[in-house]
Amino acid sequence: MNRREFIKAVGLGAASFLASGCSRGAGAGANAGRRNRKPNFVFILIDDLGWKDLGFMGSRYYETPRIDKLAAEGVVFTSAYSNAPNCAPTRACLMSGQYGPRHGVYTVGTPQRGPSQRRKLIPTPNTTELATKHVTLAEALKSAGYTCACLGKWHLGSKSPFRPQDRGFDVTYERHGRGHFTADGQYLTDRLTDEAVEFIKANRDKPFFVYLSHHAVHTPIQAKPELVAKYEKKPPVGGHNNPAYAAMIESVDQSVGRVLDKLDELNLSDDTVVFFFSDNGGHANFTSIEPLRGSKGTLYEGGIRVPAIIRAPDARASGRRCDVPIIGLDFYPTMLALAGVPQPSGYVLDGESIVPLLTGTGTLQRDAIFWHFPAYLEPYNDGQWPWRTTPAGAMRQGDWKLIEFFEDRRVELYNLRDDIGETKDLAARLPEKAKEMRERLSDWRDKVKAPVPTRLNPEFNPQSLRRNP
Ligand SMILES: [Ca+2]
Repeated sequence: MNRREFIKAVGLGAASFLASGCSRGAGAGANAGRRNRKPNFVFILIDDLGWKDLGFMGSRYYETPRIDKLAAEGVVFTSAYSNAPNCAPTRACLMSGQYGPRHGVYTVGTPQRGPSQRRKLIPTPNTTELATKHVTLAEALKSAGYTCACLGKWHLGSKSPFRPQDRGFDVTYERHGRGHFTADGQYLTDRLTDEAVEFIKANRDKPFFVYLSHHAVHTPIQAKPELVAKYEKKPPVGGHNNPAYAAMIESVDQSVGRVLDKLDELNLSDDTVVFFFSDNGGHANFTSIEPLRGSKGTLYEGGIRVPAIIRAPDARASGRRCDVPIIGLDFYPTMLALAGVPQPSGYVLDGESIVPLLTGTGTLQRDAIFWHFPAYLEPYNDGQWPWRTTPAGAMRQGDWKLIEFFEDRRVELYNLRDDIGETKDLAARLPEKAKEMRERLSDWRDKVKAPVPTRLNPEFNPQSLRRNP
């Protein structure tokens, strides 16, 4: 009997299976006898939250006691990556479980950002909606009996049949207009949290999936005045110095606390797996991502390495740190594995279940993860001139990171164990390593049919890349 047959036969989720098969200390004992249902999933996605933007990740300015506590109760993934350096492609990968080239959502809006004369290449066309041929995570869970809520930012299409309510979500709440206050003046982070706790309460008796996708801490930087006032009195530390941004983070922390409190109140904490994640790196105009290089929009670590916590009942109170690289694509197969739900038939999932890392019982089979960003992003501050990023691809394999820039096919090679800040490009010193990784990245692109832009832009003018005096 294989695992799938086993689960079908006993009618239990993988979590039950794992709990019975592994010693999990006090948690497992306390949970004994409770596991006759599939686990609930609460996935909290923060927009643009940087790698160091939390107390437990090292900030001494931002105050995040509830998220720090979640980290202490769960597993912290210190080498967790978003699927892309900006919003829409990360979400398309999260929801589809597939790498960008399979759905074509590579960036936000047009790939032709910035002045045309500075763009050497014609970038790959971008898709802004997740096509219906992709089986969303919510669709997969819904077909297994889950009730699903999408609360907040979706970013994968606003018209039928691309809206969250068309893609497996039973309950949705969307922001109207732009900004962090609702029409009636409520702070959006609080409103989304209200929706989440109401949904959890209403669905307490059956398996549910809450995708709580905050618009915070994305621009515009807007926060509750009383919290801003608190941080205005606080001395900046470690490059963190923006009171309004800090206040946005504290509101996120309160949101996490309210959700966790509701799970406790309803006696659901032992039946619920909580995920905390960010969709890309921090915005360099509002926070410091040091020691990482780059920021939102780049394939350097600052653009794609993000905070990540998973609190699973079987791994609770561990506070363990795991530095095995994981990527947003992994959450889809991880939730299916925890729920004992088979992967959609005939459908490719590019991620890998990280349950072995969660339970501390094993590691992953894959040895590398990849990014493909065939688009331009304009700078948002002077230090990034003339580009935040040009079309590029990247891979991480063990301690190694390779970035390939498509304009000139140049590669940069870093050893992240010795050089997390990507300050020493080793491509020239270690040509064999660079060649091996470059070939591997190219093989991956062939496998997923990733288009590399090669057509020259007739409007390109190299002079435009020179700074005016
Ligand atoms: Ca984002």
